[in-house]
Amino acid sequence: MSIKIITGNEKPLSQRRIGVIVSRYNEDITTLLLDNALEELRKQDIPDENIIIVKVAGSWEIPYAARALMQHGEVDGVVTLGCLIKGETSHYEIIASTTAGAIQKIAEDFDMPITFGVLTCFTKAQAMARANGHVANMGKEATKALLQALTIQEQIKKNIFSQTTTLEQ
Ligand code: RBF
Repeated sequence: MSIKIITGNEKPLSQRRIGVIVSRYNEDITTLLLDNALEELRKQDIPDENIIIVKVAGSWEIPYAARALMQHGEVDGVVTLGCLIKGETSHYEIIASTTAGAIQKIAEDFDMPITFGVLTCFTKAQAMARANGHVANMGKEATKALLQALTIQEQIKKNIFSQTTTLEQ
């Protein structure tokens, strides 16, 4: 079996520097997202001194902070955390789609992984259940996805076809 498979499931390098952008809007939810993101980073041996947290006002402000961090912040990857809850007007739809679109654009523009941990829910109960692990644990999942993307990036950048051993099966 000589097919090489890259899954990103290997331990990420502990010297990686990770940016976490978290919005303050719906702070009870986003604090949970942040706590679970930090727990995952520590579980995966990323030292605290390699973590930078940027707190922004609302989800709308996340893309600018992400772009600035990637350009000037000496990070290797960024996790974005926020919580949008539908209100009585169309504001929610506008912020949700523009924020997601802007983060997607950043993912395309930079040679650096960025993950999407912005909850978009109809009620606060839905958001809570997706932040605290009852339905999902978005802070953890977005962080895991970033660390996985970083290991995938690392392995692809190595000359994988010149290696004699299979990376993972
Ligand atoms: N930011 C969020 O992160 N989640 C929200 O659910 C949210 N709802 C908002 C609803 C309204 C009516 C307004 C005006 C802003 C809301 N924001 C929300 C804040 C937004 O992301 C941003 O911080 C502000 O619009 C200032 O640029």
